[in-house]
Amino acid sequence: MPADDSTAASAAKTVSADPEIDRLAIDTIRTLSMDAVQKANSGHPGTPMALAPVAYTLWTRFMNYDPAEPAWPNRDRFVLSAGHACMLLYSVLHLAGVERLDKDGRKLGVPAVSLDDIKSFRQLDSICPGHPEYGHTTGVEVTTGPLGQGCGDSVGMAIAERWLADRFNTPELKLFDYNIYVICSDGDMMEGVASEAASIAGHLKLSNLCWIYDDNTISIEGHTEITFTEDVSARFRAYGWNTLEVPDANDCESMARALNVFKATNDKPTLIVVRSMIGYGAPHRENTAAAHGEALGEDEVRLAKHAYGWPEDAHFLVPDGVRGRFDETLGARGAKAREDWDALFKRYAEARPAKAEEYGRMRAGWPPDGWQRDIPTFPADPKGIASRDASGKVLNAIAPYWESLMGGAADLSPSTKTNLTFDAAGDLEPNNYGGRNMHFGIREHAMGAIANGMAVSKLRPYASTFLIFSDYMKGAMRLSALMGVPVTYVFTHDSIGLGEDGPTHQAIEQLATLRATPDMIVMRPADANETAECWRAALSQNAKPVSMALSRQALPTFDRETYAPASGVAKGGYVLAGAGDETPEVILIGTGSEVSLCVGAYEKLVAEGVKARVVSLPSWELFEGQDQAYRAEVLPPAVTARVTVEAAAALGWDRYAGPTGAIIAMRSFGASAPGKDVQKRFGFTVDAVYEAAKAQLTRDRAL
Ligand SMILES: Cc1ncc(C[n+]2csc(CCOP(=O)(O)OP(=O)(O)O)c2C)c(N)n1
Ligand SMILES: [Mg+2]
Repeated sequence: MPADDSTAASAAKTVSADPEIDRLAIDTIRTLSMDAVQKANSGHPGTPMALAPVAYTLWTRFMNYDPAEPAWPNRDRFVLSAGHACMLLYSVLHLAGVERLDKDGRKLGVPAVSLDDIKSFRQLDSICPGHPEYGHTTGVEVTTGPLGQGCGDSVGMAIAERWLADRFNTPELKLFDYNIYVICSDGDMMEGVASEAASIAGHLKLSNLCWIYDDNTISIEGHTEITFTEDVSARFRAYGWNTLEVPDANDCESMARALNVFKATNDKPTLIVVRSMIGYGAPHRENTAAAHGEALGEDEVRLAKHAYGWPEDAHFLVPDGVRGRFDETLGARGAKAREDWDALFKRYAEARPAKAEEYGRMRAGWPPDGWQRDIPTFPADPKGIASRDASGKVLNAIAPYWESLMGGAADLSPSTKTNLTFDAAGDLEPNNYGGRNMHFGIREHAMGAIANGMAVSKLRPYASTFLIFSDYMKGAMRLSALMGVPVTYVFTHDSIGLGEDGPTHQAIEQLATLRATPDMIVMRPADANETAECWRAALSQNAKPVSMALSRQALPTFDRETYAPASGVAKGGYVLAGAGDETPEVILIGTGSEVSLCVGAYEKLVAEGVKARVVSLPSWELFEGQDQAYRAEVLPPAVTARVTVEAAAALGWDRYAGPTGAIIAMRSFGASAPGKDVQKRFGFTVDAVYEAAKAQLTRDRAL
């Protein structure tokens, strides 16, 4: 549908009174972006130059956002999925006068982005890094740069708004009614994660979501006719989106009409396809790939400024009246909206104190009171249960107390046991946005990104699939870690122990990959009680994502009268058996399903009079966080006879095995057969662990 729809035209509001100041403000965004990239001699000038009018129109005429209170919960969200164009965002944050907040949301009394910050674009410790980073620059709602991720995140943000509205709004007191605006590029449109996300957004009829697609037909290798010739609008219509066109990015009225159509649409998400000219105004660079990712050069910068009617020798110039223009539009509108909301929240707190308190805790990132009270303890049982089953029970014991703990699987919840089974849980669907069981469909990558978007919106999401398919959402998982958001990834079928599905489904290198990711906490519990403790530890912090690796097959539930309590999980690793005061002769170290093999070998060794020890090491990251004294107590450095056992890649285990220890690990892909047979084939048996321990002892005694 073209954007000049007549109802939209009549709905258009606040048409600018002074086109001259509008033009100056738009050119300020352009020139700040050019100057910053030129000074850094690095960055992406072309797209900010092209999209300055789009961003200006959106922020000054539509965004419901108070620059003085950038964490106001009902603010509209702006996501720059085309993160390379970040100077566009930094320029707007500067001109809008957005205030800087610290990590706890307190105002610091300085701008989020000062002119000096812009001048240090892409330099060490700058508040303006090469791509927008959540938690680093106030006003950046999510980290973007890996194309497609911002699009995916935005769907999670839109789901979160709908969920919050369903849970907290009353007919008279509407706390939440914000929109999510995204600027995305050809690259975003080409990435699968955005397609997955768009598909589920259409299914969920997320009418609070507006993607503005910069259809400039240019990407790094040149014109998109070499790669990207589909009809994007038709594709999105097939997804169930409303699609609009703005034929010229410089036509602010056309853009405003399209945005008004978006606002008037309440049954589907909106895609606005904007035709723009990359590098607009730079005579030798505009409409070329060269405008994408390098400084224009001093001469070309001057020529572009000349084309805008800008003083050619001025750098980082913000003409009089430009900041004022943002103040009188965005600032005035946002302040009023936020003040009205504060008053609304006061009334809400009087009418619904319990709900207000619940939201207050969510907003602060605090768990609800008493969430741990029903976490079960599992009785000793040599047959035991799979850790995925234990996880399902634990999750269902916590979730009734923790409303915003919600999520689901990529079409695998019957296997991953993540379904919330109590009556009040409900399914999140277009007719029930308050549901807590989410059905992501077979869209792992978008699932991760959606979880990120939910987490930055203060929900407490979990996302689940088989461990092997963590590969499919690794891009989003990496950003969970980089952003420091507490998404819980629940991975089941965590090893060759899954059996018959064979090597395509058997995780090998995934644990090493996840452990190699900074700020990702990986947990692989050994039995049902460790699983409960893993959930307790995972949800007791709110600054990092957690990946849980859980078994498909049953694992014995250790007798905690005989062995140490599972509370040791909180420290990442603990002595499960053979603590004593004596220094052990040999240490068996395992995770997850392999810990019971260590215990079996331990029993044999002890029966022979060997002073053996079993260390369960469910989380390397938590263990590494303990002080040296504790780590040395668990793994005395003097004891070099060691065996590590994990049915996964060996990479990294030498850290615990030491230079002479034995590492029982997977050195190939697995095989399709019953789980026990596969485990035996690859050496994951009590006997193999026992033999390795004996060999270690023989060597040590011979020394
Ligand atoms: C997942 C991912 N792959 C590759 C890149 C590197 N990259 C950055 S921008 C870009 C494409 C540029 O074209 P487009 O998205 O149309 O942006 P424009 O130059 O038009 O702003 C690429 C390949 C990336 N940032 N993310
Ligand atoms: Mg492009």
